[in-house]
Order: sequence, then structure tokens, then C-alpha cells
Amino acid sequence: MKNNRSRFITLVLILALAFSNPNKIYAEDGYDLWLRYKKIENRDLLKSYQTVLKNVVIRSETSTFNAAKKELKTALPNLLDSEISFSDLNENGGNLIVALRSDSKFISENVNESELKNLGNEGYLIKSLKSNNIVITGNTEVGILYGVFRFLQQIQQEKDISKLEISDFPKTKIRILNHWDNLDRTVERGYAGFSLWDWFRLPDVVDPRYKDYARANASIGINGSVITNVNANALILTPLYLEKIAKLADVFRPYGIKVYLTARFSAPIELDKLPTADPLDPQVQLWWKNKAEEIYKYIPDFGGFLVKANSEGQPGPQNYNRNHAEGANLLADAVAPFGGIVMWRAFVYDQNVPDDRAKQAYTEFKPLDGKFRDNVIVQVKNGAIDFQPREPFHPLFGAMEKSNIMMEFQITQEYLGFSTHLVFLAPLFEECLKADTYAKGEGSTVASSIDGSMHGQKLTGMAGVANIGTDRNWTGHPFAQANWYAFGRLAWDPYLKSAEIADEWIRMTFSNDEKFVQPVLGMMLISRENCVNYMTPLGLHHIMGRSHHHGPGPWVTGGRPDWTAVYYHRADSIGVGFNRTQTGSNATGQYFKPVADKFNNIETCPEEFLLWFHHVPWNYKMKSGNILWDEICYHYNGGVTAVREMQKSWNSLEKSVDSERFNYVQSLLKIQEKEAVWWRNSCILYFQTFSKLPIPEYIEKSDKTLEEYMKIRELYMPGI
Ligand code: BDP
Repeated sequence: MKNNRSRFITLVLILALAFSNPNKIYAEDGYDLWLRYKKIENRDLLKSYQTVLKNVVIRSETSTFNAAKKELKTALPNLLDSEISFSDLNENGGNLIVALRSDSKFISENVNESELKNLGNEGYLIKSLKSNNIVITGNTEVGILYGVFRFLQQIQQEKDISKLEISDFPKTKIRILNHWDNLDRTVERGYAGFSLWDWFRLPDVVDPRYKDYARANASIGINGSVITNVNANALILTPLYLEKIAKLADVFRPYGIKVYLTARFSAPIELDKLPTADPLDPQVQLWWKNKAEEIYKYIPDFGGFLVKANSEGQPGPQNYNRNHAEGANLLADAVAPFGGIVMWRAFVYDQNVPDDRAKQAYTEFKPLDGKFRDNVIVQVKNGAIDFQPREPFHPLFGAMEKSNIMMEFQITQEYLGFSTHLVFLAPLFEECLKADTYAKGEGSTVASSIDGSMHGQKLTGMAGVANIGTDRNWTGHPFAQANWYAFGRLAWDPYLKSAEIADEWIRMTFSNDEKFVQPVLGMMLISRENCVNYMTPLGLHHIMGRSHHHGPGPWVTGGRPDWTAVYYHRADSIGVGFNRTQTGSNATGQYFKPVADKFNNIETCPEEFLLWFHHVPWNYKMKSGNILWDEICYHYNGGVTAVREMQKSWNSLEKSVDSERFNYVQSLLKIQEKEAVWWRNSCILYFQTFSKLPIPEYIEKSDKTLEEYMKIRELYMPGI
């Protein structure tokens, strides 16, 4: 009796709580990413959606249609808070028709063949018809799946769906994540937990998370995943692992995602004791042919290999006096019969080469232009050094006229605050993509060099070093999800604008409320410039902590010179910066004429790259009227101020976000503020030892001395 009474009281309490605040925003852990499918907030829109979307016609007998159908079944009833019926293609009715034109009488009557002509293998058409029906169609199932996601995104973003006419297709072929995941599940430069791939339990346990990973990728058009680290382990190519990888491939396949592996160049020696891995040795060639055949038995649609060779200690063709093209072609010939490709990285440099590290990739690869097989694509980092907060675009873009070339961006924030700093990377990506190489005159943007429009390359692509791990929210920082999202969107269309991408992401991940969207958009769009300001303003680069790359380390010296900070900033009593002009290393000479001249001349070099290309006197007059020293201080301080502004903005939004994500972001912003101060104070104090000039009065006094900052030793950092 007593028990019943207390149960009754509990029930009343629960009901009272539930009804006390109908608008309460429930806690969210971020797992759902931008696929939250929460009920539409705008009532009028909700009503109109409910009227239009009552029943859906879609086939379900193939795995990709099934995936599309499941997505619609999960999303629509939640978004619309109403029941939706689903029927098969051959049944009548339906006001959302999702099908191939050839499968549906309705679509073939209402959509002309010509409307699908330019959509290729992965594009889609979403069209609202006068009859109040909406069709989603394309030339392939996967194109239709992308169309379904895009359609749902229209609803998530509360857009009018009565006049839809969206016809879209990807501008690049390979849109791929590079996971730097090791077989022991650590992730090199991963700051969101361990690797998703549970090798120990695979192939028997297939974590449901793999499917959600595939859904998220498909929703933004990513169609490939290199699941292992570029610093490769040959064991991944053995049957023990191939069996496990086959399971992952099975999960990804319906979502249009192919699996790729990193290939260790010395694998024939390590796995089968061959005496050599020389690419011109027939035994080695046979070994790779057999290996490819074996892999394709397990994974019939295996995508191919990604290779880091002769870089940072990795083995490669140069160990046998062969060049990169000979190395790449060895693997390319092995996978060619099965339709596979090889992504060969241009991230190469050697401490034994007595030349500026920034020049080495171009010097090695440019002479090989035209020597790579058709199924090889050279993968080039966005800048010539290494994913710094800001770098000028890599001179190989535009310069490789007869070879396939693809972009490599880093989504994981190795040099931009790990997963504790809010830094939206789309502006970094966009800045590089729209840079003009002048390879074929004005307007020869980097984007046009990777989508095939500049030199007519057939194989095109964009890779992103993933920031994904086992953290419940996938990426560590809730806002780091936006970088995964932005990468996918830009790989699909390298001409998109950061603001557009951020706007989409905020609406789907948080809310459509303008009072939330606008301030958050503001925070995101300035966040990368802030980060450049408090870390590496005016073209400074590679001045971070040694090895783990966390925090400032402009004083790092000793050991391999091209891994120190002093190699890059070259501060002395006269000034600071790396002279890469004709009087220095002449890295500027690797760019096409007008760009080379612009960078070469201190007067025309954009100030954001000034210390990248020039050694500049401390008292050099900047455009603002400040001398260089004061300008450096101004930027460092501005970075800190801007982080504090972001904190204020975020704090004002407490009522518009669920408390879980609000509190977490708030705590992370505190770390970011602390670390921005750390960067500012220590860098200013360090460079002051060379400039010998006073720190401007308006900058708050550092609470630590330079010596104290230099003594900070961080052990056990993530991502090493
Ligand atoms: C550097 C990373 C290193 C990677 C390397 C690469 O510090 O961990 O292995 O890039 O891209 O930025 O191969």
C-alpha cells in the first residue's frame, strides 16, 4: 500500500515536472551530430510540412534504397511530429516519390531525361511539382541517397519545400577521410578518444556506431575512408585484418563509402621476407599484384591505397634509388585491374636535404609531372610546410599539369588548439581553395586545380585528416563537428562559402532560432582568424611545443633543425621571419609569375604572410602605421580579446541551448582563453628578447616570466 502511494507521488512529480516547462531544452550529448531530427520549431512551417508530407513511396529491396528509406523513416516522423506512411514503388499514391527515373512511371512522366543528364553518378534532383508532389531522383541509388539527405536538410533548416528545384552533383570524385588510426586504437593527432575501429572485437562484433559514422558521412557526400594511419603498419594487409575490414566495408557500402588502406612500402619485406621492396624488382611487383588480388577477394569494391613514402622516416622508393612515380606506379599497376587507385602523398621533406623544407615537395614532384599512371592521384597538403594555422597555398597546385592532384586538409586541430579550442576551419579551407595560382592566368584558383577544370584531370579529390574518435560526441569539442561537416561540404563543392556552411550546420546541430544562429555564426566565422592572432600572426609558423605540438614553443631548438621553431622564425636582433625571397631560399620562385613577384616583394606581400616570406626588421613600418614589433603585440593581444568576446557571446546564449552542450562549450572556452593568454604572453616575452622593445602598455602584464613559461613540460598529451 505504502509502495503504491509513493509510486503515485513519484508519478505526479514526474508529470508535474514534464508539464511545468513545455519549452524546456533537453540535454544532448552531441552523438546525433547534425542528424538530430528534432521537431520543427516554427509552427506554421510544421503545419505546411505535415500537409505536404503524408506518405512516401520508395523501394526497399536494395541496401542503398533501404538506407534511404530508414533515414526517412527515422527523420520525418520526428521532424514533423506526425505519422507518415511508407509504400513500395508499385503501390499507388504517395506525395514524396523517391526513385530512379527508369523505375517510376510517375517520375518518367514528370521529369525529363535531360534534367538528369548532368548529374553524373552521384548527383540528384529534388523537385516540387505543381501537383504538390515532391520527387527525389538521380541516375544512381547513391545519388538518390544524397538527395534524400539534402531534402531532409531543407526541412531541418526550416526551408520552404513548396518550390524545390535542387539539382546538384559533386565537383570532385574522391571525397575522403584519412584516419590516422593505429592498430592499437591510438590515433595520431587524434583528440577525441580512441580509434572507432575496434579491431580486437571485429569481425564478430560490429559496433552500431559504424553505421552512424557512415550515415553522417553520406549526409555530406563523403564517399571514402582511409581507415589506417599514413605512418602505416604492414599488418593491416594480412588476412587477419582483411576479414575485419571486410565487415566495415559491408556496413559502409550501402552509404556509398569505399574503404581504402594505407600501404607500407616495405610490406613485402616485413610480411613475406622478400629481400627488397624495390619497385622495379619483378618479385616485388608480383607480391603487390598478389596482395591486391587477395584484398579484392575480401573487399570486392576496395578503393585502393594511400601512401606516405620517404617522409619522416617512412620507407619508400628512394631507399632503392627510385623516384616517387616509380613507387606509386608499382602499387597503381597492382590495383588497376580491379579499378583501384593510389593516393600518393607529396608531403615529403628530409633533414639531410640542405634546402628550405617549404621547397622540397615541389622540387621532388614537379619534374615527375606526367610520369604517374592514370589511377594515381598526388595528394598535396594545403600548404608547403604542415597544416599551420595559416599558410600560403602549396606551389604544386596548378603546377602539375599532366598528373592527377588532390587536396589534403587537416580536420583534426593538430596546430589549431586540439579539441579544446573553438576554431571553425571552413575559412581556412576556403582561403586556400579560392587562392589564385595564376597557373593559366588570372582566375586559376586552387579549387579549379583540384576539380579538374584547370588542367582537365580525370581523377579529382579532396582528403581530410579526420578528427573523429570514440568520444560520445565524436569530435571532442562540440564545435569540431562543424569542421567534419565543412570538410564534406567543400569536398563536394569547393566553391561553397564558409558562412553558408556554418549557417547550415548551426541550424541542424543546434537551432533555427535567429537569436541563436546569428551570434554563433559570428563566433564561428572569426574563430580561425582569432586563433592565427594568438598563435602565429603575420606569417609566423611552426612555433608550437615540441613533438606533441600543444601550446607555444618559439624557443624550441636542438635536434633535427626542421623540427625546431628557430629554423622557421629566425628571430635575431635585427628582425624576425624566414627570407624565402630571391635573396633567401627563393621558395617564392616556385609560384607562378605574378604570385611569385607579389610574395617576393616586401611591399606587395600580403601582411598575413609577411614573416613567412621575409625577414623583417623590428622597426619596419606596417600598413597600420605601427612598427612590426607593435603590430605583432597588437595581433597577439587581439587574439586574446577576441576569445573573451566569444565567451561573452556564448554566455549570453545559455537559454537557447541545452545545458549539457552549453556547459561543456563554456568550460572549453575557459581553456581556450587560458591558452590564448599563454600563447600571447610567452611569445611576446620570447620575441622581446630579440626586439628589445617595450611591450605596449595596454597589454596586461604577464603573471609568469619567460623562464617560467619555458619550463612548462607537458607529459602524456593526447594524439602523439
Ligand atoms: C605532421 C604530424 C605527423 C604526421 C605528418 C604527416 O605531426 O604526426 O605523421 O604530419 O602528415 O603534421 O604525415
